[in-house]
Amino acid sequence: MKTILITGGAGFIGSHTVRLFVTKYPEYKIVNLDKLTYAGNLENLKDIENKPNYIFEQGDIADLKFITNLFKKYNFDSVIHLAAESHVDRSITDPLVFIRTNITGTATLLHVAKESWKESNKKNLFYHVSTDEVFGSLELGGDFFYEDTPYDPKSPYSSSKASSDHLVRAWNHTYNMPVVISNCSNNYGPYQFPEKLIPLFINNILKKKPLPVYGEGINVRDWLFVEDHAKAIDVIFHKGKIGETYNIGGHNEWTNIDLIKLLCKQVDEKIRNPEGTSEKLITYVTDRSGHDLRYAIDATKIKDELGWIPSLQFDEGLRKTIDWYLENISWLDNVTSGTYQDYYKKQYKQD
Ligand code: NAD
Ligand code: TDX
Repeated sequence: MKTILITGGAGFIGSHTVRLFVTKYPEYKIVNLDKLTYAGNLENLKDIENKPNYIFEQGDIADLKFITNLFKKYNFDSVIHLAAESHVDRSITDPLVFIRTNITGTATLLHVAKESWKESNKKNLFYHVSTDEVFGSLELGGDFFYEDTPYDPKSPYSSSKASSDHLVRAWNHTYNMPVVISNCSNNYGPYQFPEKLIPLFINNILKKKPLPVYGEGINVRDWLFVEDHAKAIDVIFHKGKIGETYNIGGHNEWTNIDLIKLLCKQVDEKIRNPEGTSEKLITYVTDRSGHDLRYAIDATKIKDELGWIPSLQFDEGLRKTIDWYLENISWLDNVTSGTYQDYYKKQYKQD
């Protein structure tokens, strides 16, 4: 039985990845390591928490002693590393926690994995999940991010992710660590914390609160349904070439304002609001400091080499996402009120 460490599995993308691996591969033992910060929520994994091949461990990836003991306890074959501080706005107000988790945390995992795998005769893999923001910002209507686009991160978040990518490559180059990296575009879907654009706006529409559009709303993002990202991680984990990088994206570019108008329309239809109701909530606010203009991924390599393509069209994915939030209002209320942390504090130690 292969034992795989998945970090950040109580977060948004991590929980979809854990669910996919636990259900699709009963022959793997999946250990989900998560610190349970504000973004980590074990409610995201309620449906699989009692599966025999699933184990949860609470801890901090930047805690060397804890990580060393964890590797001794489980003797991991591979690591899929998703744990991170992930919200750009938070990185602007509180950058140092991003440096600690995203840089020191990744270095700590690499260091301990290298020591643990020194004498290993098994096929190990350190898979690092990263973001397209490391490439910087594109012109409107211009070119795409390719795997060999030079790094040019602009925010404390993207700089910390870029640093972590460099560390992973350094461990590969210097110590021959078997690694693979993927850089994905903006994800959306169930269980996304309502600080990110789509769930925040769904929540605000439902609560009839203003929809804060940064600047003029002309920034462009390339959106991918989260389950498609988890499937790409599965494909790369099993078929990706050691030392390689794969871009993952939806070829699905939207200006923020067009996306927000579509979202308003779809939610209004769903909850039978008169046409145009939610658009009235749109409020233009001061732009994000250093706001990247456009992200857009060229995902040809993963398609040609590994056969992955997104399975969902955006219209369908967005409707599925809205349906999920409407059916899970209590999840939304729990995370916006912080109740989920009170609940799990009873079972697991919190900071
Ligand atoms: P998230 O914020 O929803 O989840 C992050 C998880 O990591 C949480 O469960 C949190 O508790 C945990 N965590 C944070 N600090 C930790 C620490 N020090 N030790 C252990 N666990 C810790 O993030 P997400 O949106 O699911 O993103 C997951 C990964 O994917 C990140 O590495 C992110 O950079 C990357 N990514 C995200 C997107 C996106 O659109 N959300 C796109 C591309 C790549
Ligand atoms: O209230 C808002 N108003 C607004 O106009 C928020 C929260 C966002 N925005 C804009 C900023 C961006 O142009 O919407 C766009 C999307 O914003 P976010 O959801 O914060 O995502 P982004 O900054 O693009 O970063 C995301 O994609 C890459 C994820 O948060 C990262 O974790 C991922 O790596």
